Amino acid sequence: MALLVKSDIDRGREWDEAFARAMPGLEVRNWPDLGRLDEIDYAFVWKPLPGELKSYPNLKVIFSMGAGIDHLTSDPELPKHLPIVRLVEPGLTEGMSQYVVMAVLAQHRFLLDYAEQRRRKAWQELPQVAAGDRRVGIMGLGALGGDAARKLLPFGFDLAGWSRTPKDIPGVAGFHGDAGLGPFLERTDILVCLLPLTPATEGILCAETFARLPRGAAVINVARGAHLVEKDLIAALDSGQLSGATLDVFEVEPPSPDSPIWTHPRIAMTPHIASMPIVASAAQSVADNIRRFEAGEPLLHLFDWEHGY
Ligand code: OXD
Repeated sequence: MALLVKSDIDRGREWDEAFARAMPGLEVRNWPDLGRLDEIDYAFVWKPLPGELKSYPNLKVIFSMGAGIDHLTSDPELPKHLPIVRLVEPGLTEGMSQYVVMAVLAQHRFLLDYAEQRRRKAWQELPQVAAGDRRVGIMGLGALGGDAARKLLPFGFDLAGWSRTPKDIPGVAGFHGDAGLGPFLERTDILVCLLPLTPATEGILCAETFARLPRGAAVINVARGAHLVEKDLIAALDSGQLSGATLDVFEVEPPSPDSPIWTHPRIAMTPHIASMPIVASAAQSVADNIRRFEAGEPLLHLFDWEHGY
């Protein structure tokens, strides 16, 4: 049984070793050393080349090496009859929750303001806001959003979540569907986007959404660049409707050198690093799912074409 592994960063023999532990007997073929294409049963990939996946005639399952699957579904030649599995693994979830907690705390404690003061060599204390008076709202309460919400709970924020269907997380006020969006936004000072990218969520972080947030709210986007209309964000920051943004993902990655994102004083940015799979736990999760598939059991975290995630 052979598994193709294609990652965007060179992890040397790390994947081989992790899969040897998680599933002895599984042969790992590291892209581009593929050997015979008809021997590949499974693919665990990040950003495969367009048309690539259709060239493995005996492929049974495509495993995404990321929580998102848009890097797969954007391939017009994707073999759509094959099951696609989203990566849900403890290392990826933990990394994302760390990033969200860091970004929420940074907005809550005015780190952008203090960075600006520092550039001016100014020394000015800003009032501290009690966590219970800060309304944090998470869009998307799947594996990542749900965990981030639970990790934020101990800080005492006034927490809410918005999702397509109702979700019950103790301590997190639940809003859902189109009807829930307005009331959710109106009560949110720090908005975190962890939605899957679907036709319904593309461009959701736009002028209309920002206008429904309380004046001076902050936005954190750790989902996909296509969720955010960057020109609307810049306009909302410049008008003061928004006080700040933390962005890990962008319309174009990296943004073009003349994009105002690079230098805007109210934007903190990182190069799409909010979370990455941890080799050992990701290999374990893929191996467990291959075992299930081989035993005729349903795959976990299967991508659903109808809902788009
Ligand atoms: C992911 C990502 O989808 O890193 O996991 O963007």
